[in-house]
Formats: sequence, structure tokens, C-alpha cells
Amino acid sequence: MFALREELARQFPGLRDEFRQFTQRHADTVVSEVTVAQVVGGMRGIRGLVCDTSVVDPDKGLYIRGIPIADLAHCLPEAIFFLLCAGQLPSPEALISLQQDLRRRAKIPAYVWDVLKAMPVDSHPMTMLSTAILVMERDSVFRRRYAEGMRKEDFWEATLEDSLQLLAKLPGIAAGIYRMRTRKGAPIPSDPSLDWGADYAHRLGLSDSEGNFARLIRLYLTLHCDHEGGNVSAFTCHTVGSALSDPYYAVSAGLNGLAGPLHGLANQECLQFVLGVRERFHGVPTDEQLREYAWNTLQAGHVIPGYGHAVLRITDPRFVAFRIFGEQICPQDEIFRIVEKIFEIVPGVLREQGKAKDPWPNVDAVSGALLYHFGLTESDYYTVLFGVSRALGMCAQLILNRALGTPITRPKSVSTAWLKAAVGQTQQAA
Ligand code: AMX
Repeated sequence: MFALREELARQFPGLRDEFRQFTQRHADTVVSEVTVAQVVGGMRGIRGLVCDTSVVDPDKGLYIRGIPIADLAHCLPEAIFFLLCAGQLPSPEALISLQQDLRRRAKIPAYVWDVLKAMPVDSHPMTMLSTAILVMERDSVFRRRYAEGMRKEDFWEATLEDSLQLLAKLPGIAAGIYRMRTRKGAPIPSDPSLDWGADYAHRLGLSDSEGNFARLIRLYLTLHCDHEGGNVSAFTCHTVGSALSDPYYAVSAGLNGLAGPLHGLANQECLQFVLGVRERFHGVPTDEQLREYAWNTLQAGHVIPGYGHAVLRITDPRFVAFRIFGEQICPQDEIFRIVEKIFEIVPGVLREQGKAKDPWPNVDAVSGALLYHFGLTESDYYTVLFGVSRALGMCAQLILNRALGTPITRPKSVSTAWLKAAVGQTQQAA
């Protein structure tokens, strides 16, 4: 099998022609209707966007290029990037070539550290990550080549180039942010003998005598890689990219969306919730204690972090994959046991309350507990890990969109007055 660039160069021209012909042939076919609830409710469920990297089935969970995420949990995250872009897992040779490519590009420009050091000491790690990416935009190949008059057919290649540069540097930057924010010392140099995820674990600098922390980081990076195109971070990245802003602009913007408490920041809030339970009950609570605690949380007007989902209606398979890891590695860990207890009790409480459409845990309900077990206790860092992983999906989506020639995003907004008038006309007609 070919290396990534050659594989994409082989696939994309045919894909682009096929996509163009399909859209020309079926341009006027109606595939979705829009209700008032969707217009005012975050466009939920409107089919208005193509994303081929992954699909979220409400009743089955995440599929990456047609493969259930549970079947990919053992894969290296860089192999997943290949899969996201090319629709197939890499051969051993193609994987090695991608890993070598990433290693070659891993050196982080000194100005990135200068900018990060100049930021206020209480800057959130996500602000630092997004800033570091944005500041590297000066090196964008896409922007330079676009200014030179690059052909539209070559957009994907410049996007791939920027994406590889960005992805190669992200673990080192993210690990450096961790060490700066937690005062653990200078950035740790890359170990070129390690894969992308294990090198990230190594550069965080936490002890890992048995290699299980590296396993966890790889698993984390694989499980969070992508979640369709309509979630806040992916859609933001897509929209910014659709203006032909380069991947540095687009991924940085996507990460700013990921930093929100209803999206990627939930993992930080989940761990805080679990620690709150431990502090309140001095350990693992009884069923009755936890039930009351959950009700009190809801009655105080708070959400239970880690539960519910905009699309899923089942226990998130990514939660299941992490839970299997926890059961193997740290079944007696107190925090992990509290997570298990929450899983037993909270869905029942949410069902009884009857508001949340999905009472089941999402991926964030457990990931923090596992990181905590290995000494990564600073929960405000967790979204950075999520962001490093999600950059794989965001970049892959950008590359595919540039290959297909996806136009600028521009949905039509309407005024409330227009909406009221439209409803009136529909009622008169009925
Ligand atoms: N606890 C309490 N109430 C919840 C809830 C939860 N875990 N999940 C949903 N609800 C409430 C909503 O707040 C909403 O209440 P409202 O009508 O008073 O506004 C009602 O149930 C209906 O919401 P929904 O349609 O089921 O969910 P949604 O699509 O609007 O939001 C999500 C989805 C994830 C934001 C929501 O379930 C939530 O806030 N969960 C907790 C935060 C969380 O875990 N986020 C992580 C999401 C995954 C990710 O991006 N990492």
C-alpha cells in the first residue's frame, strides 16, 4: 500500500469527479425538512453537511470510516489519522512512513515557547494550545501557496502539508503546556523511538514503569479522534476552513469550541464531579447517598457532567472502551469505583427526571478518572488531551473538504418575525 500522500493523490481526483457528478445529478432532491424546533434549537438533526470521516449512529455509536470505534481501540492514533483521511488502515510500511514523516516535522519553533511563556500564568491550558497553533500560522504552506496562485485541485495537498506539520508538533506543544502550567519543569525532548501517542505520554513526564500510562494516552487519542462533522469543534473548524482559512486558523478555532463546558470541557467537570462525590462521602458512596446527591445536583439546576449526548442514545462505546481499560488496570482505584457507582445510579435518576433525551454516559464520564489514577490530576488540562486527539479528525475533515472542493459555508438565518410569519402561513394553509 502507498504512503498517505500517494494514496490520497491516487484516490482524490476520482472522488472529486464522482462527488461533482452526483451533486449535479441530484442537486434538487430533498433529503431533509426543517422544523421550528430545529431552527431555534441549535439546528439539531438537520442534514445540511457532508462528513465522510465518521458517522455517529444514535443507537450504535461512533463509526470511523465504517468501522465501529470499539474495533479500533487497539490501533495507534496515527494509524487512525491514515484511516480518517484514506478510508483504510495503513499497511505496516505506510504506517512507518507516516510515523517517520511526523517525527521529521516534530521540532517546535522557539517562538512558540516565547509566546506561551509570555501568557498570563492563569491562562487556561486550552487558551495556550489554541494560541500556540494560531501563532504557527505564519508557517502555513496553504496560505503561501494560495497567495502564489495554487490550483484548486492542489488545495488538499497544501492542507495535508499544514496538517502534518501541525499534528507532528501538537503532542510536544501540549506536553510543554502541561509542564509549564503545573510547574513540572522544562519541556521534555521527543524520544524518536516512540510512536506519536507514547511520545506524548513520555513528554508529559509522569512515571510509567509498566507502560500503562502510554497505553492510556494512545487509547485516549484514538477514542477522541473524530465525531462526525456537526459537533461544535468540527463544525467550527469546517466553517472557518470553508473560507479557505488554512488549517492553523481552522483547528485553532475548532479548539476554542471544544473548550466549552457543554463540549470538550465536560471531562474537566466530570472529574470535579467525581472528586466532589468522594469528598462529600469520604470515599465510595452507597447507592442511596449517590442517588440523593444526583437529585440535589439536578435540583440546584446543574447538569450531571459526562451524561447525556446531543446525538447518542446509548452508553457511548468510547466510555465502554475506557471502562474495560480501567477494569483491567485499576479496578480497585477509589475514583474509578466512584465512576462505576455513578454509572449504576445516574442513568436511573436522569430517566426519572425525564428531561435528558439520553441518560447514558458519554466518553467524558470515565476518562478523567483514568488519567487521575496515573497522576495526571490537573483536570483543567484534560481538554488539551481531547484537543490533540480531535485535531486528527479536524485535519482529516479539512483535507477531504479541500479535495472535494466544498464551498464556503453559508446557511440562511431568519428573523423571529420571519419565523412567525412562516408559521402563520403554514397554519392558514392547513
Ligand atoms: N444532566 C442534567 N440535565 C441534562 C443532562 C445531564 N447530564 N443532559 C441533558 N440534560 C437536560 C438539558 O440541560 C436540557 O434541559 P433544558 O430543557 O432545561 O435546557 C434537557 O435535558 C434536554 O437536553 P438534551 O436534548 O437531552 O441534550 P442536548 O442535546 O441539549 O445537550 C449535552 C447535550 C451533552 C450538552 C447535555 O446532555 C449535557 O449538558 N450533558 C452534560 C455535559 C456533558 O457531559 N457534555 C459532554 C458532551 C460530549 C462532549 O462533547 N465531550
